[in-house]
Amino acid sequence: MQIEIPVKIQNDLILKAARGQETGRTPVWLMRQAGRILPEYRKVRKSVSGFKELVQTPELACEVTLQPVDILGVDAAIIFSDILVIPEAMGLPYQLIENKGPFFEKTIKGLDDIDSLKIANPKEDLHYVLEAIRLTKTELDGKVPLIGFAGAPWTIFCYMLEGSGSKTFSKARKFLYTQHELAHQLLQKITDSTIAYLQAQFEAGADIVQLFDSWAGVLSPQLYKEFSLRYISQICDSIKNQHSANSIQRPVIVFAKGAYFSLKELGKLNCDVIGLDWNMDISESRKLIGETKTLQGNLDPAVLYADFQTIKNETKKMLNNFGPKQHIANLGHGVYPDTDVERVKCFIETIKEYEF
Ligand code: 1CP
Repeated sequence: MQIEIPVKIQNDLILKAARGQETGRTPVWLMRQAGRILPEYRKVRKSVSGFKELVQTPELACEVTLQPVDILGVDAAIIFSDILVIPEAMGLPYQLIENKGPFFEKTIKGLDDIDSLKIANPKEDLHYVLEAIRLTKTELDGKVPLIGFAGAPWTIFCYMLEGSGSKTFSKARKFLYTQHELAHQLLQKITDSTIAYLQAQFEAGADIVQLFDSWAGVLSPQLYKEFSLRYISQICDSIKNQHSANSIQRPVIVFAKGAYFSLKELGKLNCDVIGLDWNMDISESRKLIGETKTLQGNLDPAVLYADFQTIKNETKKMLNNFGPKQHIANLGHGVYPDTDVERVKCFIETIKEYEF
């Protein structure tokens, strides 16, 4: 058997920052950096029948993953995929309707639906993501780290119940109150699938992973603890157990959008980095989370609609508020698709040139 020797990463600032080490300057990447902001992405997207073909073709997923590294100069690549590959791998296929968003023909209504779901087997059901990761690692050749990701169980649960995006996710929240036990059964199945999936991403070559809890903010603090944090905590513990068993670094970022009410609890997770959105006050968040974790974020993505001087000023203000250590710069949520690429570059350059 051929033993692969891992390629040394040349720019490992994000990994150093995640470990709390000195970085010299603040590293930066953007949530949703691979995608519609880039004309190069839109060109590849036009050449295929739809979003899913792009996600399921490793050569193309690799190509669009690399685009922001080359074009924007970010300090990490994030594998081009979607959080919705997990419901599909468990038995609920999704479609992406042009200009509308995700749509699931089958949704979860009760016990029979939950029983019929399987625990995802990444090597079989998600081989295309793992292949895209392997290919991207080869193509990156150690230039920057590769970020893997998954949705947090609560956010995946939302799509499984609702069948699409929603402003309130009221069907999903109703289920928590009316089908308490079943909700836990489903969340446990999603959690088991996600643990297997993230471990497989690390084995395929991901250097760090992020859990997206995009709809954390629709829950009350009490429900958030019971139905989201409990499962995020299982995922972090399981990855970190593997981490110590294999003595290889497996850093984890948790981004819970809107969970400002749970920052203290988030600070207790067995993870390395906590993502902040732009509603969260930076120094207040640092106090609640404590000193041990690195923070990520958190410029309002709408700042990138402003003139260049405003972008520079707001970015510098953000950098100063976080300070020179234990910070990975990012937006407070995904970059909006109609953002001007030159303004995104201005944000990135301001961070890379900033001296404390
Ligand atoms: O080309 C297109 O028109 C498709 C738009 C698109 C893209 C570019 C979708 C559909 N997904 C993606 C890629 C994607 N999704 C990435 C790529 C890597 C990168 O960040 O560069 C990532 C990390 C995601 C993660 C994702 N998908 C999240 C979590 C992050 C967040 O924004 O909160 C969520 C909630 C989804 C679901 C989803 N997939 C696509 C859309 C439009 C949505 C949101 C639907 C909704 O509003 O409910």
